[in-house]
Amino acid sequence: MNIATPPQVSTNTLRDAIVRHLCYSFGREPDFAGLEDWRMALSYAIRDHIADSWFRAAGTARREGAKRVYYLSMEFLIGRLLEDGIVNLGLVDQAREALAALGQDYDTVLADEPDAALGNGGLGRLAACFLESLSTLGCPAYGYGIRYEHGLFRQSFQGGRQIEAPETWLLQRHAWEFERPEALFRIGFGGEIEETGGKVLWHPAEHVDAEAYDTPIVGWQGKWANTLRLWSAKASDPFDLPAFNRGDFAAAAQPEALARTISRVLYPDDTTEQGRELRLKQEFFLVAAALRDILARFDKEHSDIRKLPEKVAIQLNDTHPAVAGPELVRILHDERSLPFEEAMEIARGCLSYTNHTLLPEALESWGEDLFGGLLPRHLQIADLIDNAHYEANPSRTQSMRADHQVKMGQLSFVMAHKVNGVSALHTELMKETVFSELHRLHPERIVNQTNGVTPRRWLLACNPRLSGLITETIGDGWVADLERLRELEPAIEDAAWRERFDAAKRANKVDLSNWMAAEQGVSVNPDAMFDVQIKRMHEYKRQHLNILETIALWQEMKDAPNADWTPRVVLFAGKAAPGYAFAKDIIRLINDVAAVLNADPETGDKLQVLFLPNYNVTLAERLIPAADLSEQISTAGKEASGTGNMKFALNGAMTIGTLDGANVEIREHVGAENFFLFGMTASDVTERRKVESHAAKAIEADPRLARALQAVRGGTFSPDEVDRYTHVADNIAGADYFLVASDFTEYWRASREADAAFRDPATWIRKAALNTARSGWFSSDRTIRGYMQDIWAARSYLSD
Ligand code: GPU
Repeated sequence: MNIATPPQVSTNTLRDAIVRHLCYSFGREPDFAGLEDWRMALSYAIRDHIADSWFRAAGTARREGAKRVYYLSMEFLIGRLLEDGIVNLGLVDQAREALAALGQDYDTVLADEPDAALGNGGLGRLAACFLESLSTLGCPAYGYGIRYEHGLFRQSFQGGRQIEAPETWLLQRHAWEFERPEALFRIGFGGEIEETGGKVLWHPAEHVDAEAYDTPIVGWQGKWANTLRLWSAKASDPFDLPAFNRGDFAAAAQPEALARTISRVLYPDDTTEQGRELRLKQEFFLVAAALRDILARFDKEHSDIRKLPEKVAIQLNDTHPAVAGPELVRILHDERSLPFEEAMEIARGCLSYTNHTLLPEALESWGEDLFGGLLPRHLQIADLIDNAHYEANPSRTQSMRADHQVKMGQLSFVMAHKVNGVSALHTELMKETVFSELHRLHPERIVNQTNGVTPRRWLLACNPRLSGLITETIGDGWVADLERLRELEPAIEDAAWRERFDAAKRANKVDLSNWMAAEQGVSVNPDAMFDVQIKRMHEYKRQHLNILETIALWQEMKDAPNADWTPRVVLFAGKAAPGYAFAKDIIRLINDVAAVLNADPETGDKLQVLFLPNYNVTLAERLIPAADLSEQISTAGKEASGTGNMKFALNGAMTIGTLDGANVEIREHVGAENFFLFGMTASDVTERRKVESHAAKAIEADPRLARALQAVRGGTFSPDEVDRYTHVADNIAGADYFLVASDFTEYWRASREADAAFRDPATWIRKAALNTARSGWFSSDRTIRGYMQDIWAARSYLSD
């Protein structure tokens, strides 16, 4: 199957298309157009070309009766899409010139696009990278999610404290979605089960409609485009007229309110489960709509439902869509009359499950009353699945139906033909812990697929200086074949080339400094080491270890202000779940520390701390290319993979990190000598926790740690409220579950090694460049190829 590349588009053609859309799609003459009009007109002009690839791809998949991959995810953290489209279509120069000819600045127009934050963090961003790679690889696929009215909250600081405001991406005009009023499914909740003549019927008590909105996601060079289909909840009966006529206006409005609530807001929790009914409703809403859509497409192309696993691969992005197991069995058995065992086999043939965390508090589990109240038939089916599965095995220590709960991890495992972890270490730990018993029963089921990131967004687009240098050096083949970055290695031995690599990094740092000066009113020294920790706020990620070490460094600098210190700018960004008090306290502590350190005339030019508000994909694209040091310092065994760690290494930052998640594999690829390793391993962690008073012992052994903690406890950073951080100090000195104290000494040692290395630019640049050259394996193209082969049995429809 030969898929043509899209025709070359000239600057003039693109300019004319922009003007045409401005006039005839938006009813604006160029002289009266505002920034948003220009952004929308350019987006539509680009979208036309994306749509052409999209139609071609859909046509090919239909004609070939292709197996489709369906990626079910409660989160898609897609960020801005305009630059992605322009870059993947190879239209950067044309777009820049066309806008210039129209008197508009390309970067300004691109920056007008809202950042669509329909996700919390790594899991949602991974889903977005996967969609782009699926398109780049020409694998027919759909992402299914929810079209939240409000994405992740907007974060600001007041007196150093996190303030949350609703995010309103849909208030600005959004260029990318196509409403599909014809793709509408009625989704039921609650109600009764009726058993008649050996048949089981579910009569839901309430209904809501799911309406589809499609966003095309184009791959590299526009050869293929897949669909992100997001469901929006609408009232089935928007208005209860009899209630209204009775004068019960509240009741009359209820269907509308209930319906809209379901797709109103993204749950802002990350790896902790709020256990709320609405969340389960959202999950079922997504799953039920997606499955109906999948089966409708299958029925159009095929007649034998037994062929479903040959034509349909459904990936569950963590357990959030796990109710797909019972729902698919219900459809096949109750509605399509297949025997129960066969329904289960077919469902399992289609389904596979990715686990993204081992944190016990994040493993979804629903009380059976809640679950059965909302999904009465699914509760029965969960029991049937559990019984069928355990018939041969009397031990049920890891059963999905213990303690009056429905455990979604176990359910997903049992209903999936493959279960995967997201890094080598995480996958091994899965086998040893949460799924040890199930793994013994099904030793073939667990496989690893180490995460990856799309090189189009995370190098080519976000770091034009470095990607330009790379292309000049080795050609542009690396964009679709990232392991070819290895071809840079000979150039890295050339001092003149290294200087150019360094110049690109330095220019990125100057850009970031200028932006921070303009946006935050803080000026930093671009020659300092840019030391960056950006990710969700969580105790296991240990932002508090980082700030403690920074405090200790400050104290030491004050002891010897004239010593030869390596200047550092310590940058943080990340959101805390609104209900996660400790994480919010760490944000405030970092802001308080920043205020004291940045105002200290003795150290202010050597050590600066900044917490940038409202971390999102766009801010990551700005920070990562400018980073020297990447902080990946989680308690070993806790970070399933990490993906930010990959983006930093790819952009030529050195990692300081523990042997956790994908850090292990990053270190193997870039070389141990190009990675600042410290801290306990996952098994050390388990052992250390058994040591009585481990934190107190660590503090006693390290006077630096003791002094830094004392400053936190004694109000050095909160003079107006001396005991503001007593509980933080108590936590670190007491239970210290995440072993901040026990890893501090090693972390300090590794940080000073980084300082020393940074003082020797020739060596540092070489190491940084080797990080870029050796990070090619972390492309999400490699990850998706792994899923296609090992899990989905799916193929590409591109011929190259
Ligand atoms: N992750 Br579970 C999330 O971002 N949200 C979640 O709800 C869950 C996991 C992250 C992991 O913490 C991170 O280690 C991993 O790299 C990422 O998923 C993608 O696999």
